[in-house]
Amino acid sequence: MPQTRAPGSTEDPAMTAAFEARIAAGESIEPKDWMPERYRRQLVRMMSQHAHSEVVGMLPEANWITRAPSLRRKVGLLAKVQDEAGHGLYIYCGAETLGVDRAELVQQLLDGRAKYSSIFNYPTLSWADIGVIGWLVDGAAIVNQTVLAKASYGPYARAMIRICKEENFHKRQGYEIVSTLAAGTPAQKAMVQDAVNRWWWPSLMMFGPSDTESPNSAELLRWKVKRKSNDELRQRFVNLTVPQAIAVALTLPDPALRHDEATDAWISGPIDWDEFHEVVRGNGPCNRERLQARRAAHDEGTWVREAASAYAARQRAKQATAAA
Ligand code: FAQ
Repeated sequence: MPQTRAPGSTEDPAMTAAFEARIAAGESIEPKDWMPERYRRQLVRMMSQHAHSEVVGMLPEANWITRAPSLRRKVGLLAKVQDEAGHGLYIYCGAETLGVDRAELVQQLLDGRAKYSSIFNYPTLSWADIGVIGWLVDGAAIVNQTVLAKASYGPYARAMIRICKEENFHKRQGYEIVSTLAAGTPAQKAMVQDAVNRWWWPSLMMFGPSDTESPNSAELLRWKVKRKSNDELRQRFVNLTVPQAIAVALTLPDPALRHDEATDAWISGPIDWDEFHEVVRGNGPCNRERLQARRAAHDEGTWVREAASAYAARQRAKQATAAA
């Protein structure tokens, strides 16, 4: 039987051992189950960063909604950006099951205390960027999140199942834009190749630092929150994506990229980790712009939050009166 958190309980060794045994047996941990404080904190950290990424991730693509080249493309992009907002909501709700307040998590993002994915600090310079984001960024997110759908924390895993279904649509719409442009005029082909050149390396960085430099991985792997390491997932993404690039006659900006016959894997050249750390530290091309946009949206949405809270309070009062 899952144990619940006794009031005031700390890290009782027997409870910790029972928790570890449940993890080892592949059981799902649910919100009311007892869990070590460190497990709870790691999940709040990871899930809140993930939710922030979904919400900030709307910004680079929203930049192109008014400039989509056809009604069909505009409808697809609108739906995608709206989906990302939904993903943020599912994950914030999942994080709240760990006893944190969503308003506090959002405040951490707005204050610049919380991280979000490095990838969303790059600009979307052309329409081809929208295709390439769907193909590479959603493609990388799917590789990462398909595995998180088996994470030991139930609410996170379940959110990932639904999100991955939607991300598959995002990836397809992106690859369709990319293949259309790649088969288009020389100018269209040049535009999409330029977008691939700019997004390839940042997409590889989405998977996080290499395993030897990843302070959280060992613990998260032991607790089966992560089921594969950063480098394993990055390698899987490269193996899946290189043939897709070849199929549409695009090149990847990595002169060292080679196929290893023995393992049937595509081996990349070295990643520029200095660039990654600079972006994570807040010094990427668009970090300031992204946070400014989020702060403005939050301020402009104050009246909506106030109206929704007032409406909810009135509904609760009505229900209480009716029940009395
Ligand atoms: N950017 O020890 P690790 C999407 C931080 S959603 C910024 O390896 P961990 C959908 C990390 O937080 C994209 N920071 O960390 C979409 C840690 O800092 P901390 C987001 C990064 O947690 C598509 C430190 O470096 N997906 O794309 C990054 O074990 C299109 C040390 O790293 C998720 O969040 C980075 N790339 O592994 C939306 C998935 N990488 O907190 C719109 C869930 C690492 O100790 C449009 N998260 N850091 O100060 C994860 O899978 C993991 O958290 C990793 C990092 C793999 C991101």
